[in-house]
Amino acid sequence: MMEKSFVMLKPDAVSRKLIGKILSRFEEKGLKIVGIKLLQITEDLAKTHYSEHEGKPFFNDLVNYIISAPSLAMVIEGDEAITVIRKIVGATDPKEADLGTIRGDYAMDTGRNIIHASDSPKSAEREINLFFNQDEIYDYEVPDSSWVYESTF
Ligand code: 3AN
Repeated sequence: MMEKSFVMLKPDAVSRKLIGKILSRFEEKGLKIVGIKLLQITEDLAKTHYSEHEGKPFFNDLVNYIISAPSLAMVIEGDEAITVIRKIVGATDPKEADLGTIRGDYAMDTGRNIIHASDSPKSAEREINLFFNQDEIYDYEVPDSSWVYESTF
């Protein structure tokens, strides 16, 4: 089933100039970027985005990290995109993340784990609506889709 996921390169990924390398992984897999913007997240937006973690010991550090420099927010589309992207991203703790995943290859610390990706259709919908207006998400054809997918969507 075609899905859209919310993916965000956190301030460490942008500041470490890893945007190109990370985006290539999604593009080369066959996923499609349908929304993208660089933004410096406000404290309010960070607290709303991470509201499920409010009250946890790492919450304040997490918010301060997320607002510390620009992030790259994206909507990425593909068949079962939410699950596929979580596999590409790897485990929350980069030391545990498999090599070959983004966190496994580029990060060392849970508090600097460079990327966020939605963990369910419900969070994807919530997060996409939090960061994007409908007119910032594009529906377009890519010429290689019949080479990426056997069936048409
Ligand atoms: P994921 O990003 O893999 O879905 P979540 O949703 O459990 O992981 O956590 C959201 C973010 O909160 C993580 N990406 C990480 O930046 C931060 N975080 C989670 N657990 C910890 C922790 N134990 N210590 C520090 N930061 C944490």
